[in-house]
Amino acid sequence: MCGIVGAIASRNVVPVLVDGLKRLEYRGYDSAGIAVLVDGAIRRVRRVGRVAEMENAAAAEGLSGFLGIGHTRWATHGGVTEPNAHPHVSHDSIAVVHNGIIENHEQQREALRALGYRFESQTDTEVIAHLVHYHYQQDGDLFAATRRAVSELTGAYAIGVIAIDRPQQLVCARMGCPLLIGLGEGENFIASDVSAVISATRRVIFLEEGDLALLTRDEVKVFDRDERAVERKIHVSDVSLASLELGPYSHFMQKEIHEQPKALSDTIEAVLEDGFVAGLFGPNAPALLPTLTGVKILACGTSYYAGLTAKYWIESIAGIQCDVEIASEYRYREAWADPDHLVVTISQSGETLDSMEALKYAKSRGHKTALSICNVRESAIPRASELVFYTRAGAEIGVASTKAFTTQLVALFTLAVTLGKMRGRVDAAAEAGYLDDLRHLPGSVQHALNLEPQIKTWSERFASKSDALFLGRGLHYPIALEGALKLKEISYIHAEAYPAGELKHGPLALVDSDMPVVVIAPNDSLLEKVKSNMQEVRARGGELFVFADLDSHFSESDGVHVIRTPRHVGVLSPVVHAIPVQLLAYHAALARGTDVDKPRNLAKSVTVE
Ligand code: HGA
Repeated sequence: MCGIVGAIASRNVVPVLVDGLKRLEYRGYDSAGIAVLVDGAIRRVRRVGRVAEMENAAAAEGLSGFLGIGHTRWATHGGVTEPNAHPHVSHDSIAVVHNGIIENHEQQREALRALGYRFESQTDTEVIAHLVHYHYQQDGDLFAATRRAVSELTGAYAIGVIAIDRPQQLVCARMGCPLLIGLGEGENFIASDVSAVISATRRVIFLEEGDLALLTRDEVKVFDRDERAVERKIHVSDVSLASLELGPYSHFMQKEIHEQPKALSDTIEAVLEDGFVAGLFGPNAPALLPTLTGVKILACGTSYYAGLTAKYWIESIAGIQCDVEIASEYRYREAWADPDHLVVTISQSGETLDSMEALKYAKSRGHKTALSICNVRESAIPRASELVFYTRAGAEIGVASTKAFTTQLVALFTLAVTLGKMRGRVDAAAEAGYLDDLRHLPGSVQHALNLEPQIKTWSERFASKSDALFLGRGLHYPIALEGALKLKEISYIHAEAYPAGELKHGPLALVDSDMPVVVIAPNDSLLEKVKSNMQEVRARGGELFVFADLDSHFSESDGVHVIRTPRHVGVLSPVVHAIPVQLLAYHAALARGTDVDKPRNLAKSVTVE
């Protein structure tokens, strides 16, 4: 979603801002802008569309300065228009960029109007600019004015603020939305995401909830919500520049699909070294995990499907109850809570707002212990959890999640076996077997990736379709759901997934020769059932596209197309079957000419409700 970057330096910051905004593009946005202090004036360039268009406009104006803020906007309040693009200014003397939603913006707007302020945009953000301006008029202290302004806001924000007559100051604040400070030599930065500053510095401070900071070129002062000066830990980011660049690939999604063997190897490295031990989930885990009697998983989108797969593993391997809920639903219902049920929140970014709020709600309902499974270190959700498992997928830039999903799956599998071992259900021989399954997984995934040319041929047949059905059973039903989601989000083909046994209870009515039906059919205990469901489709003229492993013994026939995935890999088979459905969606999208990495209307880190 929205992205923030800001810089104070003794060099021209425009290239820093533009580079930072380009690195934030993957989050999804609809407009971009920068505000720079130039010769005692705030100069703004904003454009609807790509950062490159805004960059050209800034170059045409010869924009250059030592202090500036920039933003990529994903509209929540007010349409996608240039006047609504950030930065927002007040009286040409204060400029603000903002991520988040100001919930009391209407009351603030009324109050500010009564004070004579005029609004140029429909955004909630503009009230922040005017509020800071109002307080700044009182005593000319930009930091104090920002502090007073944010104390009057309710909702979520990460903001960067500059003032026309404070060329030596960049002020920022966060509440509910991530913000970090990048520490340079004689220059400092702010950003909503480490990727935005990584080409300038690796040394970063992650601001905490309620923090405000005052940056000059040489100094950074951080204050907590109680206005006390605080020292926040300096982290050295390990995000690599290569992970943020395409290299030989055409799209980040393609790159990330192909990175899965490595992402999986990195994620399971510690498990293969130490076995399924509680310590994998953080230093508090050996004391906390054994006291838990059930699991509640909270997540959104693809992470929710990882959770649905985990339910099968946790209940069968650990032998304890596991519920999986969509975070945005859970947080608004009178949920029953067992304090001894572990809350597991799954989020690639660790900042998904609905998941974060669901976690807080679960705690308020009485759940004692929370585990987060995230890909971004030091993000908000792990920081609010007692236990954490970081997937090591590396930066995921494509909006459609791929390597984050499969690494989440192995994290959840590791949790299931670890709980099973603690509960005496997994003995040494079984543990060795599961470790073996994990060890072979990256190779099996590579084998599945090698099917790309065949899958590409199929995808061309999907490109002309307007609908598709995905079927799976048991452990593979969530993979059917994920396949349908991938296809719709990047190719815009309407796709639905059903447990194959549900076909006859309704969706079979949709099946005709125009409806491609994708079936995940590995050689597991449900294979014969799936074969019967496939007959039901064929009998209605439906065309079947079957992903079946080598042991499933399917052969091609009229209306039945088969791609053979690697030999059945047992309980980890969902991870391997995630690959072909990702590739199918990717190539169908390419065939339809959509913007694979930036699908319409979608954003990467969903930091608003
Ligand atoms: N509410 C602001 C910022 C939106 C945002 O943070 N999106 O991710 C706006 O609509 O401009």
